[in-house]
Amino acid sequence: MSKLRAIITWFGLAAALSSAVACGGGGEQSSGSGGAGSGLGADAGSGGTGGLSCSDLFADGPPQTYSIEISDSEWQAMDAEFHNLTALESGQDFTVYHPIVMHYGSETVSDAAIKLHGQSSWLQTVMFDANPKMQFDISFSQYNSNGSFHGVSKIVFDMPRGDLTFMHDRLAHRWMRQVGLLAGCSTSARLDINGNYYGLYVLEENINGHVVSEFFPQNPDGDLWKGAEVAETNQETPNWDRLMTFDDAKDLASISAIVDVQGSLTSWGAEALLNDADGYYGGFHNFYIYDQGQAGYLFLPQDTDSTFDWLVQFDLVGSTDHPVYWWYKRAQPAPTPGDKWLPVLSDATWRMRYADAIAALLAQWDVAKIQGWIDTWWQQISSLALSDPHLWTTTDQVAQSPGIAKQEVAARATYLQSFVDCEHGVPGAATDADGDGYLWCDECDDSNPNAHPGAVEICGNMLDDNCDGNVDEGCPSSGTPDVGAM
Ligand SMILES: [Ca+2]
Ligand SMILES: [Ca+2]
Ligand SMILES: [Ca+2]
Repeated sequence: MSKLRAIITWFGLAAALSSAVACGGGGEQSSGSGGAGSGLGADAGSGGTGGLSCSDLFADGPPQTYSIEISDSEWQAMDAEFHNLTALESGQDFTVYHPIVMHYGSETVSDAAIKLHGQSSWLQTVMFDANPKMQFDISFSQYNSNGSFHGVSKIVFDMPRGDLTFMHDRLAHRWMRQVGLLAGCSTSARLDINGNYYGLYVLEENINGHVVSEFFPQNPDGDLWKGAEVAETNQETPNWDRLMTFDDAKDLASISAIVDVQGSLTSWGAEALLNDADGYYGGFHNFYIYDQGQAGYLFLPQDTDSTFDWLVQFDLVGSTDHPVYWWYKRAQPAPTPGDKWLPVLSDATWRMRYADAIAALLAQWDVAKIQGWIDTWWQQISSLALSDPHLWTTTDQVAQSPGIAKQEVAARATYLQSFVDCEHGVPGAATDADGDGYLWCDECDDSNPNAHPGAVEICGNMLDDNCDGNVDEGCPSSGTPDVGAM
């Protein structure tokens, strides 16, 4: 099951990867949300990020209900967009906002707007699910440029089918905000449409200039690029020349000249702890780069849905996915590392700094606390999750998933501590089982003496012998396997 699911999932991701669908107009300035709301649910920044606060929409209690009214004709139009996979895969931004009336408690917003949200997860649910589940953006400023609700101009109802716990983003965002990494506020929310329960979501703050300025108070006006492709801030005038310099940087010297490598190691270390399968750590498109000016582009996590238990449930690896050579034991076809990854992580000095960054993050990864979030939030959402009318899997699988996520929170930390200890040469941890001269933390396969960085790539063995992320590269593409040849 696991491998098949993985292949299907990667297929879906890969199919959507080429399309780079622009996710609806992020980047507009949120009107006056700074300090709005009661601050409930806010996570105090752990220093250096200024005072982070959340609108009370993201309070940490049981899910609130957002109830929307939409006309039959608008709903049918949105449903037609939802099933238009040709347009989705074309990469064009073809979705439009539809007028709705939104009710929240005793409050009513009569000029709100709704729009489909998602990318690979949207493609997958339409392809694979009997009763596919839409994800949404709701905007309060589409029809009223000054509009906002509880200080927020746009909210996202996010629930990709890869999140069997219904809380990956909520968990990841909470922790990232605590360690000072860019992430929006989030909580769980129930959505009703025309009087019927439609589904349970993670409710997320849209990442825009306001959120950026919270995390970069000294340098709030830089370009934020999603996937190093789509401008999320400064959309009218992003610095394309800088981005081209970034794209062209393929070796350590040129990468160091345009990327804040030290800062990015913390983001990559965070992705390692979250066990993120489709961030930059993971070879996929779910990442940001933020232009800090002279300090260079900083890599940041984005869309942390495929985290925690994801690799256990959908791939061949779980908590023991290697933090440098993470692709090596993944289900095939495995993603390949981004072009800044290997030049940095192949360098002994930077790899040690990466281990140090992971060590610093481990000190802020409180296993009992994070497991406590899972327990508390699952109590809040379990009945809504299990009765979700658009559930795409079995209730048993959903019910088991928070427990698996809790195990991974602990197991991942234990494994990464062993990696840090290996890099630091701790006796008992710094081992070389295959005797090839490379510690297990410094190579992709410590059970194969012919596989290590710098090894000769052996043709036809379907292995990445030189640990560069490519299997049998530079080999004849057809004919019989040429095992043992260059
Ligand atoms: Ca070895
Ligand atoms: Ca290779
Ligand atoms: Ca090979």
